[in-house]
Amino acid sequence: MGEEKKREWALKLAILGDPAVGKTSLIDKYITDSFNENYQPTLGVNIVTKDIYIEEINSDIRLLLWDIAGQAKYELTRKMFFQGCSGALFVYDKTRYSTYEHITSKWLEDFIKFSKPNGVYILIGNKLDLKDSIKVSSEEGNLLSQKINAADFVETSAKYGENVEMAFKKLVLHILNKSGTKVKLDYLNNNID
Ligand code: G3D
Ligand code: MG
Repeated sequence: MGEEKKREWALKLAILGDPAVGKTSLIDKYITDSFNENYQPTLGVNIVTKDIYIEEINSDIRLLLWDIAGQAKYELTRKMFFQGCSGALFVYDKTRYSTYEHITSKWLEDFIKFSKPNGVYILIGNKLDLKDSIKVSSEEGNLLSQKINAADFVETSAKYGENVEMAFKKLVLHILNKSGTKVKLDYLNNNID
């Protein structure tokens, strides 16, 4: 058999969750491996791209990461935000219980309403490093993940980069799996980071 031709994909991913849960920090960490101590609330929609290569399926993948902020603008741009979206990361802050509750009451509801059916999403509990202020336990995270049928649940620290790359990669692999591109599930457990 000859060499299989390299394939190219583009995936649009939405990063969703309440203000200040760490959406922009997660993206920054994933893209540049940096962490910005100065919090600047994003205005409107921010689109960041990252190109990755997945050896196992010999594919170049361009990720388009859509990040939102200002609530008013979000309501206006919601349709555009979800159009053609392949997947989402739902992020809550482990130190604020309300951000965990809003995953189902707000963010998941919007995703289901406005994105294409059978969208793939993962759940992220961020700020894992703030050990003394944790309000949402890992068990509660797991329970929610099962309840909402998330493809995966990952706890991260955007500040220290813990599990950040793994979270994005898991989402991509789950999307490819669901779209019929065979990616061994072991790959999710063993070959990450
Ligand atoms: P958002 O894009 O969801 O609105 P940001 O959130 O990424 O702007 O982050 C909001 C605040 O949380 C920022 O703090 C940021 O530094 C902090 N933050 C994000 N992720 C983590 C994390 O994993 N651990 C810790 N300790 N802090 C995090 P400030 O204080 O600058 O407002
Ligand atoms: Mg932001």
